[in-house]
Amino acid sequence: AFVENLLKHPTFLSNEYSTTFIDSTPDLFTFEKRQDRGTKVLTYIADITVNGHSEVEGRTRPPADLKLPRAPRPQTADVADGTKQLLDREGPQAVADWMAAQKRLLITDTTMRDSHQSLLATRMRSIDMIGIAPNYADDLPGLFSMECWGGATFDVAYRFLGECPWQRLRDLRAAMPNLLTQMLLRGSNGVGYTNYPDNVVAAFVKQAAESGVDLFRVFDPLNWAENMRVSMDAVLDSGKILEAAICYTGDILDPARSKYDLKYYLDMAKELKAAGTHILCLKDMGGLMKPATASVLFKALKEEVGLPLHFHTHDTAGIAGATILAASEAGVDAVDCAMDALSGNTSQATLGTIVEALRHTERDTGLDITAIRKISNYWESVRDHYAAFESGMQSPTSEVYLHEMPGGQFTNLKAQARSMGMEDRWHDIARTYADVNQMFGDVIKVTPIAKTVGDLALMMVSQGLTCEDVLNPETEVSFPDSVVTLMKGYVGQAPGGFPEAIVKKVLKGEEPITVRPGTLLPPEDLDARRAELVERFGESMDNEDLMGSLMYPRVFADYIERHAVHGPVRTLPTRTFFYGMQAGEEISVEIDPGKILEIRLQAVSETQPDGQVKVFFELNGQPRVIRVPDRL
Ligand code: 3PY
Ligand code: ZN
Repeated sequence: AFVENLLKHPTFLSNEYSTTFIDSTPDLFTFEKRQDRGTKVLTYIADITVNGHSEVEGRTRPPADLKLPRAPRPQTADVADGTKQLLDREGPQAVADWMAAQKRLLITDTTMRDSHQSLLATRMRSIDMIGIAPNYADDLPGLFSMECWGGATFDVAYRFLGECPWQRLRDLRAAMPNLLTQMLLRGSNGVGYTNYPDNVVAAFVKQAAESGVDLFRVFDPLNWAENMRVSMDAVLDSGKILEAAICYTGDILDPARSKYDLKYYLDMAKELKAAGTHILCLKDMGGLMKPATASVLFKALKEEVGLPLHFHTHDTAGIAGATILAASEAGVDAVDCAMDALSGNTSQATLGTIVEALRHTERDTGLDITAIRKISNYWESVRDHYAAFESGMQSPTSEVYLHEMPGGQFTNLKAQARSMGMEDRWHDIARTYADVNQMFGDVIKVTPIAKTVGDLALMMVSQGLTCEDVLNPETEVSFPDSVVTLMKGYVGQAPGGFPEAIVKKVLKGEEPITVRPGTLLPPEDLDARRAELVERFGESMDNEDLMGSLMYPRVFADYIERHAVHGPVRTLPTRTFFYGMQAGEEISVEIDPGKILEIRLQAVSETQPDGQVKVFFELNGQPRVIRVPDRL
């Protein structure tokens, strides 16, 4: 196949895939002498039209006549100043002071990050976000912030969407000049699943701030403030807003879960305050906080810590709205919601509903419900295009209080179970997940540890093992790598350590590390890495690329190689990206600002004796034929 040939071609592997390469290696480019971006994009469309996209294979397909999402015209013509101007003019502390002084409940919109991470396997493409971003800027200038970057979106953009996450950030930043952009940073794990050297974490934060992040929500999966310090200091140095997060788990009202009691949260809050955070976040990634807990916890935090408070929760159990209202009563300053059409279940609470619930009260958000409805209608039409990534979750579930899975993992683990043929064992998996949590000493279930708990739970259910079997010194167990990494202490130190029984069994007598993992990782030679990238992929490699490559070396290299072949696929409509085109269909693709390709698919030939299919296009009125191999 063409793409595989190209990727394996020796010249390509040495990365001299410039125009000269294309001209001097005509064996690969049978259809065109030069690969301009238009041809690359046509080749991609032809390939997907003929062979399909592996990501959506066997999944629900949106109706063929589904209309492309179209943003409504913004209600207001100009862009009123918002929180972004406050940050730029007066700095991060001024934003925090302003936040604490507001009577209204402030709202963060998570639709562009956590909501699709939790509902649609993080697969939302930039074009669908950028399309509606100006409406936010024009019609909802009173929003506190837009969570639109970080978490799993960074890796998924490169890995599955063929997009540069940095470009997404820059585009959204430009389209919403009055709103704070917010990201989720996994502390020393950056936007990855493993601890990185300190200088990589610091350089990543610096670049993210330069490329457009205004507010950094930083967490550590073990709630170990020590392991958040490098990233927190980097945010403080950048002049942007630091929002240090405490991950919430357990139930402070349950005497049986005394490990995570009120004092635990207050102590950590004070530690984060001492570290200099501007805002404190309570990050309830599982949606476990109940209304009664919120009343006690937020009141205590307000009284004893005195930082502005930002509450993040998920609606998995169906109660996020009630918990948010209780938090609001107790004095929380800001909360996270998702636009109606992408809210509920494992996502955030429903933004329009919270706005309405508080209308004509002391904490009225002041947000325009008509604008919210229009924006939500847009998201509704976007969501229809991602039917392949829906989880099938039909209703909220109180089972989340048993397993405590984070919203972002729940649907992923279900998909993993499905792919292993264990979908009908879901409730066993949920119970085993809870058992593994106890075996690990009651840990916080959040990236990357939630995945570790899930890996072991899946393995145990598939092999019919109980915790007793796993801990039994007589039973030979081959643990997933993630479990070994965790028990070695490479993710960080658990308060009080992990239980001896599981550490002994997993490490077979080897001693875990007892220091911060970052202290054992030598600093990365950033200049040398950059030079290697330039050598390999050309002069265009910049610091954003370097950061992508340091977070995900293989994923980044694959992305660059695919991009060289496919061109700017991020500019294609989502329907075309996943399903190709139908005969007679026309699309407009803006590959650069103002540079538009009008593409019409005329016909697709039968497979030729040489195994190729001819796909007939019109590109800006000119006929073009693209040949692609039939791989089906
Ligand atoms: C992430 O780390 O991506 C999360 O959403 C954690 O809750
Ligand atoms: Zn979340």
